[in-house]
Amino acid sequence: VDAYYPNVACGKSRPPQKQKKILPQEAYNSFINSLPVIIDNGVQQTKYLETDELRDRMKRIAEYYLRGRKTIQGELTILGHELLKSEKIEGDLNNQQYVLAWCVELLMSYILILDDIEDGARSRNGQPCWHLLEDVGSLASNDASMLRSFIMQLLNINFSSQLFVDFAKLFNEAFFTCNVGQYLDAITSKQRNYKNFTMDYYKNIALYKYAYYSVKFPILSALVLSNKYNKETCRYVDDILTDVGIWSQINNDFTDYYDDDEQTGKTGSDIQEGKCTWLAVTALQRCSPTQREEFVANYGSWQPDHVTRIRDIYQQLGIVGIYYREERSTYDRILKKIESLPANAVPSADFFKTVVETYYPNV
Ligand code: DMA
Ligand code: MG
Ligand code: MG
Ligand code: MG
Repeated sequence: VDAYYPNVACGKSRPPQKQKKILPQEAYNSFINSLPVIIDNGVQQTKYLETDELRDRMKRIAEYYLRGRKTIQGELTILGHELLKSEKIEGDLNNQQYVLAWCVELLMSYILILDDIEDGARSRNGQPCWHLLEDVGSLASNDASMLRSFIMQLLNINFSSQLFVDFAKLFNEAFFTCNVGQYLDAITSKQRNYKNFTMDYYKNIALYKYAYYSVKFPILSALVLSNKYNKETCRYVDDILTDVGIWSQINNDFTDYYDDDEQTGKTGSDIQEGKCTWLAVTALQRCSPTQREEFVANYGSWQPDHVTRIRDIYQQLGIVGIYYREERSTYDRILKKIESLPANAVPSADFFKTVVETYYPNV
């Protein structure tokens, strides 16, 4: 199992984020240990994967981006299901929650393979990006498609027809919202029209490209598996977790600003790619006319001195301090919302608190 998940530290100079345990150790171990069997079963039961070569390729695609990654979304799926289900979870149902949790994780891998191509990224989780591997290259988008199909296959072979239909709808919502978000992300950086770099516009991109699949979707999946997916539960998830999801993308942007070491985690490329990030929008809100001119002249370039110039502007504006103040105030606001949930809310206020604490480990 260790060979599957070498513990790769992320970030060179960003102060380390604390890690909160989501699952008890034993449950975590069972979850991690369930992966090889689930994937093996999946490839064995897929008739198109008819040679060892095809089966090996499929397994490699499925496992590569799980290495060195924290499995937050998968663990939250399991925790959510454990808390939502009234009877004790054993046998088949236990296996089903692991399958679902790994499908949630694999959906993220699928998205990240494509994201790394789109962002000109070089590394992820301390390894070269999938598309940069020698036997991948231009096959990367087909590999990603195969992974997407494999996720649907895992859902199909492990769940009843009704649950499969429900999951197919939910997973497609995650794929689709993210695709729309990735389009908005790409077109905004291509156009480089800084009038669009407003906080509202930024939050809309973050909502689509990240908040749904990465924060709301694991919890919604747990609701479906527990047969508690309905208008009311979805409304609570929306009300509480939309802001958490947007914050999580802000956190991701903040990490990109620090991460510049190829050996650890991922290499940042937001400044180089001219992305509409929280840092860029915040800087443009606060800079002087001279700083703005400099920003416009240097942003979105791979030339190292241009990148350094942008980092200087961020530093002059005290972006790190602004980030930590924002973290505190959004956390407080979200917690207030949770405390005003009705006592019998499903999911419960306590569960939402656990989710929020996972995404705000330092507060
Ligand atoms: C996050 O965008 C959203 C998706 C859909 C991956 P990103 O490119 O900032 O993510 P990362 O920093 O992990 O590459
Ligand atoms: Mg990216
Ligand atoms: Mg991206
Ligand atoms: Mg990023």
